Amino acid sequence: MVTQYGGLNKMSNSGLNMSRRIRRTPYTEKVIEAGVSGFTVVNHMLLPKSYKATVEEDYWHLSKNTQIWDVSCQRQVQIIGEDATELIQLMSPRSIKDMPIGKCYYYPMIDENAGMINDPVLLKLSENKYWLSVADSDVLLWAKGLAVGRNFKVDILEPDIFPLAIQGPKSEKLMSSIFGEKIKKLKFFHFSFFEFEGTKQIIARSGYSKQDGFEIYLKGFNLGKKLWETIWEAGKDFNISPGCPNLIDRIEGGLLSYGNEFTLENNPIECGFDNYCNNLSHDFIGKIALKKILKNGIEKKIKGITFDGSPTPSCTIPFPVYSKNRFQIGNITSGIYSPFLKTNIGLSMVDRDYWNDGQDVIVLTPDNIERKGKVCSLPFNYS
Ligand code: THG
Repeated sequence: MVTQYGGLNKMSNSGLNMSRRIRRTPYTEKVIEAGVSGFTVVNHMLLPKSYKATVEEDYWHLSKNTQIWDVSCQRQVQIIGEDATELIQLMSPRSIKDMPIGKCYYYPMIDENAGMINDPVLLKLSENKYWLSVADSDVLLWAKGLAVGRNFKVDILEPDIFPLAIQGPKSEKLMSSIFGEKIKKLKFFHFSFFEFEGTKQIIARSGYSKQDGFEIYLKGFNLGKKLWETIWEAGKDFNISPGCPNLIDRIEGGLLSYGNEFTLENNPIECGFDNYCNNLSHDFIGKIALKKILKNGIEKKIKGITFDGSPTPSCTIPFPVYSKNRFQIGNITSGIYSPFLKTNIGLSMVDRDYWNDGQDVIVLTPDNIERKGKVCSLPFNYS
């Protein structure tokens, strides 16, 4: 029965009590129809976590076909106005001086202690209009606080935008069958405008996976169902399936997740974002703290760890990582069995004395098994 919660009561066995605070997306109804078997919540909004297939089946499917992902929880924080560029720049060590319109930047945001606020994708829509496509923290409030405090002439709001990702090697063919040949010209981390149902829509070549793919920043909640159905129909020729960010693909690719691999407690150098911190000529919050960190060095940084034995239980609580002499030197915050590498893999902040590639470590998994592990560089699949 479809209730005011649009059938979400079917999800009651997930243990998640649905309420208005946990926002639905324009695709939620279609996601349920497609057989979603669990959700998580990101930015106060539903994110499908699994469908009928296992993570491993989904992983192989994603590596060969195309999938449709409801990633509306990648909320946009829109900053518009005469001081928009100044405010955006103030929030990150990455310089946007040469950023062209139509480009996406991976954009670490830090606080006054150089602690990570978020790691959004930044889109430049015009000289004074930007979107921050945020991970799971309340960037809107941080930005509004700064704007009020500094008397900036900007408007900051969450626009009526609901990203839908099309991921996997067959995505280009699927997308060009709907949006035309022009989509093939889109380069990685660039966006352009495409027509849908008489509206202009932004599509970027990007996505939270290491496969080729696109993100449609759908404008208009009311168009969601139509967009899903259009892609689903055309996708039948390309073996489309419903999906979601795939944990195996993400960990293999070394894509970090805010709140899991890193938090406000971590600085961007620990997160491996050094490349975005090498031109510090502009003014930004946390500059003094970051310069000090760069001068003094860091105590830990994000690394890959391979560890042996049977496929690991799921990583809902971090797995402690020990040195041979039983010092805890890290915590695996995301881990899973990789069917491609045929070993368990995990992401961990690792203490300085132990972070060299090839370092032997011990990983304790929740089944109480001590597993032999080795530290390696990220991403896994290229090391
Ligand atoms: N897409 C969009 N918004 C997002 C995400 C996304 N917001 C939340 C979250 N994901 C932010 N985190 C990431 C992490 C990695 C990447 C994108 C967003 C990513 N990184 C590439 C890589 O590491 O290979 C490229 C980075 C670069 O070229 O600078 O794609 O997925 N819209």
